[in-house]
Amino acid sequence: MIKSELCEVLGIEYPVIQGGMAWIADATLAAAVSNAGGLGMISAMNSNGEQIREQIQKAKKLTDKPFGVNIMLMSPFVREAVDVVCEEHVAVVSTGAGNPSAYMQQMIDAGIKVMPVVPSVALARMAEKKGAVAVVAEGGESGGHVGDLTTMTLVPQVADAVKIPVVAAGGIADGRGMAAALMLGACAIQMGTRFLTAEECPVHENYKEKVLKAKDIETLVTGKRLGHPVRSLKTPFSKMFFQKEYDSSVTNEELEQMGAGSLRMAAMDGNVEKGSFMCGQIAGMVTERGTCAEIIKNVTAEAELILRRADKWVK
Ligand code: TUI
Repeated sequence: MIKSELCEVLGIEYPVIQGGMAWIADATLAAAVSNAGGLGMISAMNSNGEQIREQIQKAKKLTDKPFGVNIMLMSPFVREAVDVVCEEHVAVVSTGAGNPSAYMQQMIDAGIKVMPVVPSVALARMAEKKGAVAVVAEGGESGGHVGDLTTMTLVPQVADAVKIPVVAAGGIADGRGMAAALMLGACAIQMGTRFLTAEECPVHENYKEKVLKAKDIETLVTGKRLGHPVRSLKTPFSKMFFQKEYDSSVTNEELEQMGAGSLRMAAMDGNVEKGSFMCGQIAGMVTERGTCAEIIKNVTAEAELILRRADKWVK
């Protein structure tokens, strides 16, 4: 059994957190992960306050275990989202795609454990200073909005810089990745892509099929020019977007317009023409479905075996 200090802090059995995938991670997925002993996360994404409250209340009915909400800081509803998670006394909040400092004290005062996603040492230090219980160091291997550093380089540097627990994210989908993350100084992992194909994951079947079929070099990063780089599967749409980014006759407004609604179209409608299938670089290794409970058990059991045998390297 793999245990770490973060299990006690969060009240979870396995040090496995489900990424708050935008338009995908709903109450059903979050409750399934929490019921399996990990920490499930609901994505607040672009939902308004009442839609977020509905999902939180649904999750409370589906599980009596702790779960969290991920607040995407580029959302126009951040203010409402923060108010709702405080009113609903959500156990944990993670934040992404921005600096959460303006909202942290309010959430901490409401008894919420705040766990920002950080792409750099500077933001990790800031989060610690502002009272975060942990930070999620997410490398650019991840799907969706990505930072510059890799998981391999970010996790140990963040672990050296802060005293609070570090969660490793980006590029982890099996026990080898989990064991490696622990060796780099993390005390838990967060997985998104691995949960995309979970039975309880509500994403459209076309999305699951694409992830299951994806190979190692089938993602690309678009949106760098717009200041929000996003990793998604290579599709005719994402390749076209990538080309337009390097076309100086296309304005930023036109680019923004082209991308608008594309994640929703992939996640909800399975639109293979116009959808943006956000997904991490580890997709090539995700070839099975399985329940959330199976995923968590397999990953942690494999990590345990590897760690037990790690002394084979020391002569
Ligand atoms: O947030 C994510 N992943 C996401 S958000 C998202 S929704 C979206 N859709 C279209 C365009 C853009 C976003 C899909 N996937 N992961 C966490 C994460 N946070 N990765 C990187 C960061 C991050 C980046 C900069 C966190 C903080 C930050 O701060 C910069 C600053 O202001 O200091």
